Amino acid sequence: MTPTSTPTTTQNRDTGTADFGTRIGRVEAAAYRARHYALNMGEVQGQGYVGQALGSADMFAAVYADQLRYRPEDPLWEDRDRFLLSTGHYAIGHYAALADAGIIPVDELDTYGSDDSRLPMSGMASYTPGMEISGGSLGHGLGVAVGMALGLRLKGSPSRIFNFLSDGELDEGSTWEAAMGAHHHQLGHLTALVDMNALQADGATRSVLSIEPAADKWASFGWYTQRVDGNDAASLLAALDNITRDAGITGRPSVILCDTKVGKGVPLLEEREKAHFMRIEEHEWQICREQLTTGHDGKAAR
Ligand SMILES: Cc1ncc(C[n+]2csc(CCOP(=O)(O)OP(=O)(O)O)c2C)c(N)n1
Ligand SMILES: [Mg+2]
Repeated sequence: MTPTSTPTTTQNRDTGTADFGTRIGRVEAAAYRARHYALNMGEVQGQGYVGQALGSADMFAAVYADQLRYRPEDPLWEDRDRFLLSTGHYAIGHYAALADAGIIPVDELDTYGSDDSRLPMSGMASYTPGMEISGGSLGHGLGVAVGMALGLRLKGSPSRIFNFLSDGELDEGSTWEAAMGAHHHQLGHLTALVDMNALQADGATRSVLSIEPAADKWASFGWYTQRVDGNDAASLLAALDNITRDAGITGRPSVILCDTKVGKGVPLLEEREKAHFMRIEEHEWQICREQLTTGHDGKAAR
């Protein structure tokens, strides 16, 4: 059975006061629910970007369940923090997080990718509450985030801007132009999270275009740079706390390079070779759900 969340109308996170262990538990629970949502969405279509959603669920959860200020009942609340999905095909992972956050109804996830759905396979700002930008053409999200961060600062807004990118988007010159701009304008309220899943549509990232040493590159562009295990809630939260503590002092934009595993939590999918766009047989969905649940329960028991 798919676990469900109880979205609250509270939008100001108690990150500054809550016990670190409590925060980790909250993020892990949100990621677990989101992984179930992603499997359910994938099953509607029989295929999709399920591996990415499973791999990045902890990243989305760390931001949505711990950092972001938002009002579920008012997605356009002026003072909300902005979460910009640059990698349009990760919409499935974003929808899972939006549903868990109470911004879209969990039941609506069943319409994922269908005609007339508000949840198309690639993120569309005009369709989906909480989707701040449209995706599809990779490498543009960070540029939009920089413009938005500048605009919000000019307006005196208290909002932070989070930008989600894939490692494939580090192949794009536009990403690095935006990175230079963010440093030039000292956008300390901008945080980029990059899913370093080592995968692209054409195969392994290292075989498509070598982007290492990625951390050195971001640091040389003037960013406050950290690299963490992106499937570990504690590491993600520690990195986000470092940013909260230091960004105000340094004034620099921040990036967290998150090493993740495609299909994380479902061994059957973690081992798939053709992982960018997965075709999953009808009988395999239930196996996936069971593996996810067993892994989660086993971890909880330890
Ligand atoms: C500008 C642009 N170039 C090419 C594509 C085609 N494309 C779609 S997904 C993809 C792979 C990009 O790498 P990444 O986002 O890391 O892939 P994943 O980890 O999801 O496999 C490519 C090249 C695109 N959508 N936009
Ligand atoms: Mg990738």
